[in-house]
Amino acid sequence: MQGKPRPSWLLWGALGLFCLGLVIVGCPKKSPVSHVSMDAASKVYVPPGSYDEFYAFFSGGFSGQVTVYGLPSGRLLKIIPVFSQFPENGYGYSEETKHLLMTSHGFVPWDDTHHPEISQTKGELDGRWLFINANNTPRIARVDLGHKGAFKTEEVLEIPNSAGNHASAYTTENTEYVVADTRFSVPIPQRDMPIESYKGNFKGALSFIKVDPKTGHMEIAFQVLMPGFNYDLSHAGRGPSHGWFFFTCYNSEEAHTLLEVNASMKDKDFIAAIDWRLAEKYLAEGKAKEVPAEYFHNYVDEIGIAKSEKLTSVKMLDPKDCPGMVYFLPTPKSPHGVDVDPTGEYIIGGGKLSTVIPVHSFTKMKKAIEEKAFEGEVYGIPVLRYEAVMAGEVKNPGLGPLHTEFDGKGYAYTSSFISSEVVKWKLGTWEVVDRIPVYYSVGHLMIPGGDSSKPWGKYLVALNKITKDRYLPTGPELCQSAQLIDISGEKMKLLLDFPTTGEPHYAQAVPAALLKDKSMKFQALEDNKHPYAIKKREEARVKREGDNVHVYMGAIRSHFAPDNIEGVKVGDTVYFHVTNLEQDWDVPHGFAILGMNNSELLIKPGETETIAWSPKKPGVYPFYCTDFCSALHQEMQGYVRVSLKGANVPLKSNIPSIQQEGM
Ligand code: K7E
Ligand code: CUA
Repeated sequence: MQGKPRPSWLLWGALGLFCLGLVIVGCPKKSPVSHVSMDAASKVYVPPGSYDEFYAFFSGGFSGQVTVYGLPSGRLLKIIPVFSQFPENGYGYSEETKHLLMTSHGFVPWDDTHHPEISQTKGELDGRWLFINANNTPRIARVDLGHKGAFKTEEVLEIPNSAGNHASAYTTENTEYVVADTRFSVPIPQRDMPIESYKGNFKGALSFIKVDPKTGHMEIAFQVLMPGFNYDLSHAGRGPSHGWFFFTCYNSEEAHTLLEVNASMKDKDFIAAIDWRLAEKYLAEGKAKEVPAEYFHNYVDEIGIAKSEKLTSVKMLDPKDCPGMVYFLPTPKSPHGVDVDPTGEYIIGGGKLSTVIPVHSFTKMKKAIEEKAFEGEVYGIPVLRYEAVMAGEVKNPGLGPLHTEFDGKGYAYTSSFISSEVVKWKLGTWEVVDRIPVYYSVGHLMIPGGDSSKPWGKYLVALNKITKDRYLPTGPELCQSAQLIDISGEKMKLLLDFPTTGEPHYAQAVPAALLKDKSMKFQALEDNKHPYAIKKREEARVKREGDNVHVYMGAIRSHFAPDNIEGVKVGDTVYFHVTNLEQDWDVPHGFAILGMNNSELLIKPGETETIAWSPKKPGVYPFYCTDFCSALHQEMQGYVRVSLKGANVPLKSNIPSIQQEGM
């Protein structure tokens, strides 16, 4: 934090501890000490009670979630469940949220997230929503950030004709579209066919998803049917290149086995450039084919309950019917990332097996298209000549360049996986001006706003794949690791290591001021339109509908209403609809009952959430509040009496009141 007094003992203490650490454990192979800023401790120190400068949203990788960190402290602020069930708050278990995880393959309680992307207005991160991909069962989720201030998943759209939804969920400069690709080409439509017939028969679909500017609602506008390559990453053009989308692809060899060899034969693969405004025109002219495809669209409705809709077709544009819509830019060699600089002129490929970083020029690309500077075509798609589109090559970029971001001051920063470093270079001259080792094997890197037209070029976060000896060892499975680097000066300076949850493929960050005052404190009870909500404890009741028992339950410090329920039978399903009647910030109540095959609920003030329970044996089952909410939290409990099917016990519940007996 700036402008706060910085106790110098802290700095010396940290340095002392660090040196002591070196004495005890011995010197690591590559000593990081020369790259650690002398004033690192004070630069990441956020005094108790103070806020961080940035919100950072990290992909949870194979955890399926999004994590929220404060920068520069590296403090974990929240886990937002997205594609995986989250027993900590009932996400994906409760009746209100479980439909978000419905797919054409049934209920899918897990996925692998890679790329969080914050919505943009005029090329700048606007903080309304965060989009993120599910890689395994292709989906895109929309998380509300500053639109309602909820920090909650509100929508999940499945992507048909796709497999390994990786180049996702990147957005255009006004969030007109978010896109999805297919890492694995597959038969389209999916059907039973020999794997050997891959070449020429398997296809890749690139999806353009329209985002409603008012509500954020997503809808697949069209897909582009591409050759059977592996599509890897993407970025939208901006400024002069707005209207174009760039996708890297590898395996232009179209191998279907041992890709590590068979897909690394050619010197160059491609960046596919798609003119999406021309695609829109072709769509309007009816050039798209309606292709049958089964997929789910899940969203939280106006009353706060997730619904699933099954959709049955998409519009597909075939480049051979749509001249001028797609071009290939030759790019060495099996490129991974593709990044567009803040001005929109330069398109940078991350050729992971390449010895240079190729930079394409948008101006040259347009000219090459005009002059038909083609070196051939692939499946009818023109391939532009490499020399005709090249702006330059960054020499000596480190081994295994993957991803590039920008500081808005004319510099680019590229992650080099194999040589474990971040390399800083100058746009226009392509010269490397600085490099810093990272620990270890960096994948993405992130500068707040660093993939937009307005970077806040103060910090860079390296998102590392390998942790090894960076923290106290915790057995064979270690956390993943991020590193915070100061990029405000000429030389990069390492400030901080901090562990992450799952694999932090990519992250995005915005200044705290963009979101902190929009964060919701609680829902007003009068706005709660849940059909099973109660507005005051006196409305608490139970109701039987066949074998279903609905409990209209209220929770308020420090009791449940009702807290005694009788007449539930074995074979019943009991729905506890719990309304948190509090109207105050940060007073959630929890709910759990003995033996439930489900998660707890964590109900925020003013909200209603529902958990289903099917008791299997007669008995008396206690339930309790799982969140320590008050001095009398331990008293916040109740009982459900369960009788055998057919027992003559009428269904009833109480509204708790003070018992006078024994007095
Ligand atoms: Cu980890 Cu973007 Cu999936 Cu590169 S991706 S590293
Ligand atoms: Cu409510 Cu503890």
